[in-house]
Amino acid sequence: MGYHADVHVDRAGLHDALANDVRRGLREHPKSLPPKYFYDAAGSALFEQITRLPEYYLTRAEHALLDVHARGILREARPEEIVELGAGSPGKFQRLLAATNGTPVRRYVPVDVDGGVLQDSARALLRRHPELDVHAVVGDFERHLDRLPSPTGRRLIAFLGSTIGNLDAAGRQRLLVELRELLGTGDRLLVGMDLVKNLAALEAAYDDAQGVTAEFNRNILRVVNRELHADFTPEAFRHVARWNDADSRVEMHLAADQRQMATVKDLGMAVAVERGETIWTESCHKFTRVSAEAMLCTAGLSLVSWHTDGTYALAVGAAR
Ligand code: SAH
Ligand code: AVI
Repeated sequence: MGYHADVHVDRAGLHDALANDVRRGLREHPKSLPPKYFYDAAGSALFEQITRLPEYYLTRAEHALLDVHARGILREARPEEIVELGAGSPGKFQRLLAATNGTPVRRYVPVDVDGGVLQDSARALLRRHPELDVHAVVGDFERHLDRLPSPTGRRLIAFLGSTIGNLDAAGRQRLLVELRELLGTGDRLLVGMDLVKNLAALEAAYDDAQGVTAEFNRNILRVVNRELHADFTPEAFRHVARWNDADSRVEMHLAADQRQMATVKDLGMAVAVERGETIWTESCHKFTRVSAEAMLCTAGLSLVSWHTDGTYALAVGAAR
């Protein structure tokens, strides 16, 4: 009972990983930065704001699906512990907890790169559920899944919020194969994913009228500035969100309207961003039932159940 945290990305670790990714990403054509670096305290707070925007339907759709289907999913899965990847705030886990019937969930293992958000979440959770054992893992789900604590019973691994869509196809496969290896007999994987839909709804969700998503996008440069002593001017970049039909994804970019020179001091690197050039910061892949099932199948997972409102879907998988 209570709170315990294993920290696998401390400041030094974050600095080194960010340094490697920035060195590589800003030398590429097009320039790119991995979206996991959006999430410092300010980025997580901006994401929370995004989830409440009228245009950003994803969180509301997922909550509604959980409200309707979590009970059935948990009745079938009967987990004694829930591992949640990219957990962020505890709202979705609380929905799962509220739906448990029969087997009680004793342990919650949230995994997130943002240790602050995990600590705040655990505090809120334990106030309401002091009987719970919260074992947080402050780490990167693409690098640290081998460090998850050993299971204490049947497991449900939840990967909600359509965060799976932020990985490219190779990254999704790597992660799903690793998750399949973690799933024992009877364990389940619950994945939330956004579905392909009309262009206007998709682009509005990633380019809201209040400009919150634009600020979230620019925050990645604030993280790079602070952590690597760089001097990008985030305000001089325009937020771009566009649908890429061939790859079934909304792409977020930061576009320079003027030529800009920046220095990344910790890397001894000068970066020229030409007028009109973009830095690609995020891809948000959208799925269909067919593409989702194929993705699970290729990773050695079977689709146990599929719950959708036509906008968003919850897929329950198991190791084949
Ligand atoms: N699951 C929540 C939060 C989604 S936002 C929801 O559905 O609302 C994405 C979350 O994943 C953030 O909290 C971010 O810090 C975390 N995250 C992104 N990339 C990550 C990575 N590679 N490893 C661990 N956490 C990551
Ligand atoms: C966390 N992730 C699923 C969000 C998404 O929709 O891809 C991140 C986000 N980016 C812009 N708005 C929200």
